[in-house]
Amino acid sequence: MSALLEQEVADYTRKRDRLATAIRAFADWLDQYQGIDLERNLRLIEIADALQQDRLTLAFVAEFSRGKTELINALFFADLGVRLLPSDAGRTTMCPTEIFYDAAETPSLKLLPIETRLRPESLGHLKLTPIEWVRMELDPDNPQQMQATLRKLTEVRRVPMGEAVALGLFDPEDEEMKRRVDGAGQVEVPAWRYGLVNLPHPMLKAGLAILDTPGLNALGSEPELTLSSIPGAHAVFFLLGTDTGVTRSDLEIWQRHVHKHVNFHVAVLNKIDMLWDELKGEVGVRASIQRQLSDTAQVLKLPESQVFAVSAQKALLAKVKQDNSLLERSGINALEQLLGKEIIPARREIMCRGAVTQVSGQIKYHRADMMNQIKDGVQTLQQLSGLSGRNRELVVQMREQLLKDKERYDATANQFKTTRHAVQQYGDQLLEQLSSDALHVILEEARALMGETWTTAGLISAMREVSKRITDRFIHSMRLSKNIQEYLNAACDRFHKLHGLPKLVVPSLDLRSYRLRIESLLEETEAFCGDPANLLVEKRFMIRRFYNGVAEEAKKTYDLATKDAGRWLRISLDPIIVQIREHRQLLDNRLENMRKVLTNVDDIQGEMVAVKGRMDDLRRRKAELDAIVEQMAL
Ligand SMILES: Nc1nc2c(ncn2[C@@H]2O[C@H](COP(=O)(O)OP(=O)(O)O)[C@@H](O)[C@H]2O)c(=O)[nH]1
Ligand SMILES: [Mg+2]
Repeated sequence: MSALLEQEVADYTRKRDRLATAIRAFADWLDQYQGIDLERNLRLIEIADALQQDRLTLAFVAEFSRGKTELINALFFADLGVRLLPSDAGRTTMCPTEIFYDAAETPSLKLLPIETRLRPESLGHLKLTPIEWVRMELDPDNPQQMQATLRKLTEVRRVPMGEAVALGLFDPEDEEMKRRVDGAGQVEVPAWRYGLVNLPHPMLKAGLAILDTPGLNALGSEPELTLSSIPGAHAVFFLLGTDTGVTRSDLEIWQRHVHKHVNFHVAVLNKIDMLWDELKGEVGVRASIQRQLSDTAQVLKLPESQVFAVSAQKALLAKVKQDNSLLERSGINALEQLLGKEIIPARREIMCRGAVTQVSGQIKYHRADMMNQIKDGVQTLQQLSGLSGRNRELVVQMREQLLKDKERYDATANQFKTTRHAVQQYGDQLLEQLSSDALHVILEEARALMGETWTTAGLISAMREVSKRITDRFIHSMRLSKNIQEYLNAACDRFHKLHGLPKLVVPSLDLRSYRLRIESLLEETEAFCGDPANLLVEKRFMIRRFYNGVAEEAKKTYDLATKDAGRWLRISLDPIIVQIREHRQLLDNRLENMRKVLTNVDDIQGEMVAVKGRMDDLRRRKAELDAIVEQMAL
């Protein structure tokens, strides 16, 4: 890991932790002064936790043997002094592998046996089933031990051709594949389906997660990769080899699995050391690298600024041997700059700003509220100091005025009961729209629609139907949430205009990202069905697995949307209820003060001392809140 990356990651962690601490301090502040509100508090703690547990995922996607694994070694693990992940000639990672840090478990390598592909459960489901995985401990203090253990990722097995077909790893129509059958009718398949590496490395501890993929084969056969992991990664590195140029399968991966997604992606032209040629001289070498760069950018339809030329192998070597000129020549610095100066800061910005946006409304409100109360105290003091035994009459008048205010206020507060009732009704409808029961019905009906045949035509029309029904539900939900928001906004307006309460901002419920997610699932389905290879009869089980993958993704999306909607209902309604209650309390307190003054006109002095005491208290609380706001500034 380079100094630059180390610096950026440390910076990220520091800012993130400071913000999370400030949000927790705000939760404490609320608890202490605004009474215990579990829902509100949990929400704030969740925001702080999400910030600290956020993972920045980088996916490395390319055909076999382009040097993905070597590049991961060079970028992130060179400080261990060994080639951590297996990427020697003829021995490379065979299964998709996630590398991350999870403090809840001891460092380990977990492997999912390839036979699990015969089962209908999705990868997402199997990830939650520890018993299916083979687990090996990793010793973070012993790089050699880790390197040896991680070699498991390269394991292969020979199985009869029929079994390979059943596993979805062999296509008997494919001439190229047929050549790989040995005399005994067996073919080589990866021993493992998926790998999970939990490692306490600084970059990973700071929230970086890496997805290494083996090649086109795995991309086509694991729906989770194409439906969720790759499009969900924050940045995708697509690798090419200078030795092979851009082949047909490279292009297929680029077009189908990388370029069409909206996430950030770059192309990396690897193995430039193969162009290093003493006879050509430095200038000649540079020219031929430049030529390949331009060609690649053109073929991939990318600006040249998004194509990088590196030698992953020499970069790793240079870092281990601390050879600066070789490191320079390897081109890895430009990729590290990209990570450190663009990808990581962009993520940091999004995360921190998102968290700040979620809490700033509440903070603003409480600041305004503190200020209002302080102003109120100042007024009371002024009134009290203008009083003496003579103008008892004045106090009586003031009290009468206050009683009228209170009456008017109670009328508005009563009116709010109607709003609250309507909101609750709409809210129930909203949650019903997004319930997983409703989704379950849709998915089961689609399954029935596909019938027993499971043809691609059946799948696509069923999926279209599913998508339409789901989209309709989202549109309806969005309309409901708009209504709720308008009702609440009108109520807040009334309290603000008629009674001078600080204006509460009702947040809006944004379901758009979920809708987009469902739409992109449909697109993936169309692409899947448009692929002639999937029309084969033997591929039927693939269709089934694909549908299960889509159903699982849809369910995840629905669950998240429901959770968001439920929480949104609470965080929109609760603050208003609290505000109404607190203001009533304030009016009652004032009336009580007046009563005291009237019954004991002589003790105005004593009353003033009491008011001053309360104001000191308020000012202290406000100072605490200001300090928290200061901490949040990024
Ligand atoms: N010459 C050269 N070979 C490389 C470079 N990077 C990787 N390789 C070799 O290419 C092969 C495949 O590398 P690997 O990282 O396993 O590729 P992956 O399948 O994309 O993960 C291995 O034999 C590596 O040693 C490089 O920059 N230069
Ligand atoms: Mg690899």
